[in-house]
Amino acid sequence: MVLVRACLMLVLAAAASPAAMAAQPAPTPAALALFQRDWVLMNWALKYYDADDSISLSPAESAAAADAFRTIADVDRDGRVTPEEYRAAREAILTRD
Ligand SMILES: [Ca+2]
Repeated sequence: MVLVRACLMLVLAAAASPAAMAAQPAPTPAALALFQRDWVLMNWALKYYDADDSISLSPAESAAAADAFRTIADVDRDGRVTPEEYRAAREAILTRD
């Protein structure tokens, strides 16, 4: 059991090593990362902003969806989406769409 855990630690350490990171493609744009973090937002973005129906978001589609989400979520129009605004918008999307 201890050995298995040690092996898992090694695998995780290897996955996080700079060499492994260097093999990754270009960094994910912030807009796309927003949707990759949250399946509710991803489903919503794909439903309304996957313009070419590729079942993935291009940088432009991600940016459009992120702008739309910001408009929905930033109810006090201060230019920022607080955690509370994020949760409320997510909940609205989840129940409405
Ligand atoms: Ca706000």
